[in-house]
Amino acid sequence: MKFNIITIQEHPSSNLYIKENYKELEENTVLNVVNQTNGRGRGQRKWEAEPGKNLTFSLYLKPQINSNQIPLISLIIGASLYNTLSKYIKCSIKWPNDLMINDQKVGGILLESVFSDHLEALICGIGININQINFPDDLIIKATSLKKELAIDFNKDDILNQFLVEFELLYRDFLLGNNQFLKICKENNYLINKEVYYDNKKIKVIDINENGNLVIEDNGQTKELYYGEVTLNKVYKGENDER
Ligand code: BT5
Repeated sequence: MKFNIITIQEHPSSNLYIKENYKELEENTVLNVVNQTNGRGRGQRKWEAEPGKNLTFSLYLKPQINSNQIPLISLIIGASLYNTLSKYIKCSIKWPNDLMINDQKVGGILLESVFSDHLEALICGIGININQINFPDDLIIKATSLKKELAIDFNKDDILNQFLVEFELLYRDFLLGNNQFLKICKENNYLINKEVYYDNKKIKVIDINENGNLVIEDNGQTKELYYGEVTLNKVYKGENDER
């Protein structure tokens, strides 16, 4: 598996670039944007990145999988990010798409897909805060970066290359029908045993199951939450804590 890295200086969004150009790109292209000016999160949310300080890139994948397996790719990326960042610092995976250091977000994942009668493009956008130490007011308490935590400058290209090594291992393993990534997600589950809000109800997170769904306890009953079905936007601390 060869990842072909293309770096461009400036673009509104690496995901958007791939969406508009994937027909001309090779499968497994990595599009790395140095200054992403209008980064996107899920729904209408934005991904902020100070020019040149962070990694904002997207992978263009074309796996032969069913649409119900797509959320697993988010977990594979989460586990690969965990394997990359945990060499430097203690971190954990917040299902389904965030990387956390303590209680702050250091990375986010945005999957988008293009379907015709089959999956034409799976666009996996990844933002990792690397050398940014000042964040806008609305992010000060919820965002962190490697440099903010460790007070050292990181080489972004090194982190990208290390991520691709980790991702290749877990993605290949998955394409062979295995799920090494799941163990990593289960063992480093930021939400485990936490009470979170879902649908304005307080629920408790128990596990992540074989299908990559979040197992929760709601009023004494065990249930599963699917990717995309919910936004776990309040980790319960007895106060408002919107993402
Ligand atoms: C995500 O969305 O976390 C997915 C972020 C994906 C960003 C990458 S960068 C490369 C690629 N190209 C794109 O255009 N996007 C992808 P979500 O779970 O919806 O979280 C978004 C929320 O995270 C925002 O509403 C903010 O509260 C917060 N946020 C924004 N920028 C952040 C940052 N740099 N660090 C931590 N949190 C941030």
